[in-house]
Amino acid sequence: MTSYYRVTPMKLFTKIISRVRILCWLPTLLAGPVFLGFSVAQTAPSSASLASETPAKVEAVTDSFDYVKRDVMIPMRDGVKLHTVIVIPKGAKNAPILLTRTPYNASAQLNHAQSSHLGSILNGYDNAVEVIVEGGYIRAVQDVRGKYGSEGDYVMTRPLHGPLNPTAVDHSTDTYDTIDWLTKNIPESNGRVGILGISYDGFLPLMALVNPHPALKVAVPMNPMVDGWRGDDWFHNGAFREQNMPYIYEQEATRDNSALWWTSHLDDYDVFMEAGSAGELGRRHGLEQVGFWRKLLEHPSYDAWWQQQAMDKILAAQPLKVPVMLVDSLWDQEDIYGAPALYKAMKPKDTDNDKVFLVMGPWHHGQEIGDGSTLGALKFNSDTGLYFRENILRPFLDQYLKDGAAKADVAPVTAFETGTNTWRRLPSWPAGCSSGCTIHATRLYLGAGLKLGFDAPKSGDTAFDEYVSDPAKPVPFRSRPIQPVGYGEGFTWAEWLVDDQREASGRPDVLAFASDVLKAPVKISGQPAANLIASTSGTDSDWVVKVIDVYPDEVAGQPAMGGYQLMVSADIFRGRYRESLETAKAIAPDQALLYRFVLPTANHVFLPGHRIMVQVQSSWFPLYDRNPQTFVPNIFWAKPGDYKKAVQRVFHSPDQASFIELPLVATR
Ligand code: PG9
Repeated sequence: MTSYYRVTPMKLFTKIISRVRILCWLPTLLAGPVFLGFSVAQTAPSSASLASETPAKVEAVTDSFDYVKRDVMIPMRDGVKLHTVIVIPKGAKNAPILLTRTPYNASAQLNHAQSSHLGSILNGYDNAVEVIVEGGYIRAVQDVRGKYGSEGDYVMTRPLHGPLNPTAVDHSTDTYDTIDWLTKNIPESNGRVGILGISYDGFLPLMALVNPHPALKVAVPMNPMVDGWRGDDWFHNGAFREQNMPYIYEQEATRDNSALWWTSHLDDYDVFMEAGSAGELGRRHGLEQVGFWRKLLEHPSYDAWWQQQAMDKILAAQPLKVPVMLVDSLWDQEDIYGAPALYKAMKPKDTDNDKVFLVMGPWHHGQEIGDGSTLGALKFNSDTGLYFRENILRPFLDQYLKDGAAKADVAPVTAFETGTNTWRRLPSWPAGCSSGCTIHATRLYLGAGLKLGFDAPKSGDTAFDEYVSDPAKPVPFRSRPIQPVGYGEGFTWAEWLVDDQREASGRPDVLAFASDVLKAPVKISGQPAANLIASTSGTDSDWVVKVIDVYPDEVAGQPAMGGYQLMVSADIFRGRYRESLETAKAIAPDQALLYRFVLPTANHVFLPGHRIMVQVQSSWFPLYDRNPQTFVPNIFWAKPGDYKKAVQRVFHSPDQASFIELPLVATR
């Protein structure tokens, strides 16, 4: 069909406009080359110039600031200089120094905001801001050897001089030399130094306690890295925390952490499943270029390399010269082992009960210097972080660092009692109360019908429960899609220990034993111990045990907590280390064997109306690498064919009774 093109007034107007436009460009198009040529001719080199507007060196004008900031390079005994940022309240006299040493960029820690006010430039990490600012402290933050602005070579948590470090320098000597310099070069100071920090920055104060400088008057290691194989950042009882691989790459690949890990999936479950083994994922990322990864690959077991750098072992052998406050988070998703282990190692030397202090709060890793009012779905009815900083940390520091400061009214142990949301002042740890109570190791038995109770199993009951553990479908350690380890806006990594465990309890590869509804409170103070009698049809296996507080089906005032399953103590054990943590051994298949391992510290009351639950499973993925469930020399290099399903049995008969040994608190 022919279509006739009709010219309408609008079409006519548009046509005219388009032609006019072309005509307007005509002169430029014709003269362009001329202009260009002219303009080209005009740009021939000439003496004319246009002064730069950037000064040769800009000088910050800080007259209005309430602090003075100094960037210095402090020489160590081997000549290496360490970059240190010093912030002094303007007009300070006779002020004590609070030192933090860090592998995480000192400048960034004191540059949180461009402000003329000291409090504003101190960012959250390590900086108990109220304490430092209101306390009038001088703040010194130093890049450790080999990182950011400091010179020298970097070694992850550099071991002490000795079998693992033949050089004459380590964090002990670097701290000594730093304190010596600070006290001689800051005229505003009173010559007294405290050292504090969180995590890796909490490990560094521990190093300062070895051959401490005489000006070091107090140390506050918070959530410290203490034993990377037993229960802190790298392994838990031999199971590898593979989600920390990006950290290893970024922390060691460059001095300034500018080389970044990449990912291929939104869901970390897929990232680690696709690669198969942790070793293969590392290979795909070139991780073997960095020394610490190579060392991890060489030391999958708890051998001398790990034992010789365990800080609780090291400090158990050191004289107690400096008062220490160990700060522990009861839901520390990263270093839940460290502080309680240090307390056990150091306290016996504190014969006057006035040198080793312990604080345990209802916190995630490092939350003690932030808002401690809530954690995930949990509410604590007060800001427990602020309470710690103002009522415990500040008076504790002042008494050692400020001339004439009052003795702090701080108990040897200050422990938050979760469940009742109450701070407890205790004479020691573990202690269920200040006086008039005792702690008894009490067996909570797994039983037939997925029951849990204080009565031993009876004959005639079913002897075991079983599940199939399939490495192709490992139990997610939290709901998918699973985030990588991360901090700040949008990341919930810090909360995973308080995630609701309901989803897991509904899986066929998770056994969930539950008590009857409690009619009276049940309090535990200390470390539960898993005593599993279990078998696997494979020749290797992981066992995860979780002690859980099950909330009532409905919780008045907090509907979201109805039926909530809250972990209060949980950990993983790699079965190949059943007989020896140093030497991995294959497991005899289908043999009921004892697996005994201690779980993290709890200070918890299971309230009436609640139930106690114990969950047992054989993977916690991808936080922990999968156990192939067939014995291989080194799980880092397990091959796809090594990963096999296994039938797992947990026994609860009278002569093969599995139980959790609870540190039960009884009032006399
Ligand atoms: N403890 C923290 C950490 C160390 C190593 C790997 C991942 C996390 C920390 O120092 O922040």
